[in-house]
Amino acid sequence: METLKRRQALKRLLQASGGMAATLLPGCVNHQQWHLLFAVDSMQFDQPLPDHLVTPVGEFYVQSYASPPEVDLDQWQLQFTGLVDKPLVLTFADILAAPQADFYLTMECIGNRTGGQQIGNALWTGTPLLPFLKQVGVQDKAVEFLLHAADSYETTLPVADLIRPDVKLVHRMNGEPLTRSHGFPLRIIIPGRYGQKQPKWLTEIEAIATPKQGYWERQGWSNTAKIATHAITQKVQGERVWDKNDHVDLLRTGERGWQQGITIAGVAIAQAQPMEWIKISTDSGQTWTDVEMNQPSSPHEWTLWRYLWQPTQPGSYKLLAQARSQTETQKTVDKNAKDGSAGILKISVNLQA
Ligand SMILES: Nc1nc2c(c(=O)[nH]1)N[C@H]1C(S)=C(S)[C@@H](COP(=O)(O)O)O[C@H]1N2
Ligand SMILES: [Mo]
Repeated sequence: METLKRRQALKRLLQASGGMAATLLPGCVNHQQWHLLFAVDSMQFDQPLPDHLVTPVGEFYVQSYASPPEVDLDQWQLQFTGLVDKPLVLTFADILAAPQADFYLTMECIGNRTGGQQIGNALWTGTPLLPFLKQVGVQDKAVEFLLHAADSYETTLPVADLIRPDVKLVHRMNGEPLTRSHGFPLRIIIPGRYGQKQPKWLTEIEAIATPKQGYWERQGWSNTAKIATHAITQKVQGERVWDKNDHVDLLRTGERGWQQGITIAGVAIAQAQPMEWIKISTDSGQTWTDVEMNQPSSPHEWTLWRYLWQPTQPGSYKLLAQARSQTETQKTVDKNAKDGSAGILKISVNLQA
């Protein structure tokens, strides 16, 4: 308890002094935490949930519509074109010379199926885009920015969505330069949007006068791509639910026996706002219980949650998790999966006699 209080006091102090991330050495991210949280050992419940759960780069999903381009750093440029007063060309050295910031942010693909694994959390390093936009002078005629990439990928965003201090030009992930598949040398991050609005291998930011749709948007995926409020159950008694077809079968006794209690752990994310609650149901949605959750450093970082379920009877159960953010409650059924799959996953759990 004493350590918990100290940790909270330290956290407040760090936040007051300008944020946690800046005080962390990027190389020191504890990748062990990923495995720790989802350890089967229910003794873990004696310890507080970690503040951050970082997905190691090697386990972070990759979503690219074509094969990843190989970018030569010496040749690479970032151009500011279109409806700007003073077009600008940046080299990688210019990016590094600008002020740098570290921040935690969870990225998810809009096509991630409910409960799927196309989601990850990383500590990103980059520089704000805003000073460069001020430097080039975006003209009033501009309505959107068209973002271009070295693989010819493109997507658009309204001007107002890029003229924000939290939009970053990012070149490091978990303390290391971006790998080729994650967008080396530079990607843009626009918080609160699904992955499709975060082009990798960024080469050009063009201010345009008429709205345009990007690569995925032309195929019917949401053009706003705002992250919906949703909880994702990741592990039940150490088993990844997506590996098991949303079905978990547990013996009564033994190392993972259900009689000793069942650890359920997951994450939750919403668009730019913290979670109000996360609840779990083990009876097909008839009754709900609040789960334990952490307090992430920013509303763009996933909330971690866990629950120790202690059933007394064998049988078939349906497990559901639901999240509520400040403005939105997770819906039971997906209205339109192309707006982001935010429905509630029903996991069937069989407890053997
Ligand atoms: N240039 C480029 N950027 C891209 C994509 C792409 O195909 N090309 N895919 C987007 C999609 S759909 C997602 S979900 C994220 C995934 O980022 P990741 O591969 O680093 O996880 O990148 C986005 N940025
Ligand atoms: Mo995506």
